[in-house]
Amino acid sequence: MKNTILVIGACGQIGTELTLKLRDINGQNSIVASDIHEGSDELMHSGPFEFINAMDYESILNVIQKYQITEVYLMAAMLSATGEKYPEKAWELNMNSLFHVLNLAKAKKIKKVFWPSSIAVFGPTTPKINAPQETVMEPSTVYGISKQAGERWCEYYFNKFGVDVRSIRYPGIISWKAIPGGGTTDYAVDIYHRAILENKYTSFLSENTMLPMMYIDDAINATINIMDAPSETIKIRSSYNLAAMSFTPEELFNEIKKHLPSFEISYKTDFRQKIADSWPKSIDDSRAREDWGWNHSVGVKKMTSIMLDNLKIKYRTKIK
Ligand code: AKB
Repeated sequence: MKNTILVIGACGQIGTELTLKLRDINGQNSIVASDIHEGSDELMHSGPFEFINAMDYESILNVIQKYQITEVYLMAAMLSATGEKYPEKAWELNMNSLFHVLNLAKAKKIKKVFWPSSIAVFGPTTPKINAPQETVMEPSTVYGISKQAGERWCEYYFNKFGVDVRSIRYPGIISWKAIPGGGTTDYAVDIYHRAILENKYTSFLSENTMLPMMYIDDAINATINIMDAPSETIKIRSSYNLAAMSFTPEELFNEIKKHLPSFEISYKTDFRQKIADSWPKSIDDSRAREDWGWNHSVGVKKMTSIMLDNLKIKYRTKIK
C-alpha cells in the first residue's frame, strides 16, 4: 500500500520545504500539510492542507482517518529563544504533540513517525568540540529539556511498544523560502536577508560564537533518508547527531562580504548569547553516517551563493 504522509507544522521553516520535497517525490495528493495557520502560496497550492493544532489529539486523529495517513512528520515546536519567554507553553506544545503522535502509533493508527530533536539537548557540561552521540547531556533551556525528554520517550516507545519512531538532532538550519521563528541560530538566516535589504546587520551573537549549522537541502535529505532507511539500520531510537558545518558570525560575514564588498556588521548580544554558549561548537555525526549513510553536500561557500542568489530574486522590488 502506498504511504500517505501528514506533516504537522508544515508552514514552518523546515516543514515548508519538507512538504514541498515530499510532494515532489510522492505526488501531491499523498502529502497532507497541516498547521495552525496558512503557509506560503507555493505550499498552500501544491496539495491538501488541513488546520491542526498539534496539542489537540482529536484534530490529529480526524485528519489521519480522513486521509488514511500512514506516516507522520511532527515538525511543530517552540524553539529555544521563544521557549525561554514562555517556558510552560514550550513544554506543553513540545511534549503534548509528541505524546499524541507516539500514542497514535502505539494504537496502530499510523506506522511510522519522524520527530526532530536538536543540538539543544546538549548543555554546558557537554564536550564543546565534536560532541559525541552518547555523552553528558544537561540542557539548560526549556526547549533543550523538552527535546531531551522527548528523545527518552521516543526510545521508550520503540523498546516498549515497538513504535517505529526516527529522529535526528538538527543543528541550526539555514534556508531562504520560509523564515525561522524563535531560535538562537536564526541570526545565520537573518544576516542574509539584511545583507540584501540593508547592506548591514547587527548580530545578537558575538563574533566568535561558533555553532553547528546546516543548509536546508541537506536537512531535508537527511529527514527523508532516515525515514526511508530499512528499520534494522536505525540502531539509535532516541535521536541521531547530525552535522554539516560550523561557523561564527564573523566567518559568515566574511563569506557574504566576498559577494557584497560594502556589507557591514555590528554586534549587540542579548539573552540568546547565553543559550548559544551552552551548546557545542561542533558535532560528531559518525553514527548517522555509518548506520544509514548520511552525508552532507553543502558548505558555507555554496550556501552563501545559494542564499544570496535566491534572496536577490525574492526581494527584487525592495532592494535599495
Ligand atoms: C534553535 O536555535 O532553537 C533551533 C535549534 C538549534 O534547534 N534552530
